[in-house]
Amino acid sequence: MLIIPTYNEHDNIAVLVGRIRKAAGSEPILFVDDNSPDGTASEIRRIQSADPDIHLLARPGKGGYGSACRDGIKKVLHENLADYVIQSDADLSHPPELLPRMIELLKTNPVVIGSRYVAGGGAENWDIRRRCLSFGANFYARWFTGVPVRDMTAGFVGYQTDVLRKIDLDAIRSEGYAFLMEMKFTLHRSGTRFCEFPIVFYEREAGKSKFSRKILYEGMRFPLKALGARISGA
Ligand SMILES: Nc1nc2c(ncn2[C@@H]2O[C@H](COP(=O)(O)OP(=O)(O)OP(=O)(O)O)[C@@H](O)[C@H]2O)c(=O)[nH]1
Ligand SMILES: [Mg+2]
Repeated sequence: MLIIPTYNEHDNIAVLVGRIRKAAGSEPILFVDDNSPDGTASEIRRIQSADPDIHLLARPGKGGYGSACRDGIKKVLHENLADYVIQSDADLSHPPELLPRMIELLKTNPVVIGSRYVAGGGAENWDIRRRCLSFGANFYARWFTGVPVRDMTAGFVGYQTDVLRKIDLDAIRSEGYAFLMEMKFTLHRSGTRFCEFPIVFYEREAGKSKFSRKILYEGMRFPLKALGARISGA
């Protein structure tokens, strides 16, 4: 099952669902929408009326990327909806055409990461500033957290549900992309093995980024917090 958090992604939904259906057939999709002012939820409901494998978790207001992913994952675990979950963004940054490969790898690997920083991976239409920022953030995150993953901020990630049941999701509090590092850090500490495969990441073309200073600061703080936890043995 795919978990896709959405906030103001109205113009991406139809194309996204079309590409997922073409690449991965009737793979169930759980959208987690935070009452997007642009009517994303009505667009999801419109498509849902003709596609029974689309589900919508509608939350009352903007609660953040991290909590949207957590709520989606918790719903799948509590209701036993699937054996694996794959989180992906709605802005077409993560090519749906790679889903069959991700699903295949999830048969033998507990956590599968679509990685920009293994051979064959990369990012399309990123300027030099964005490349340096992402590469620097990853290098710093890997070093401080000690997690053996090349792409620590990857957001196209698949998990077998069994490994998610072993960790305390409520203890994961990050809201922005730090959530992605915190998940990997927590899973690593629970003894989980990771598999990375290359993806080419595409910058969004429609809709607006939700990246903010607050999210950046949280992302800078998390590796330090993780280092503190490693040193103190917490
Ligand atoms: N439900 C929910 N979804 C969110 C929230 N913030 C972001 N998202 C979704 O999470 C995904 C990632 O957000 P983006 O805005 O693409 O953030 P980003 O990828 O760091 O930024 P860009 O690279 O500029 O696109 C998208 O599908 C968003 O719609 C939120 O508060 N609630
Ligand atoms: Mg994005």
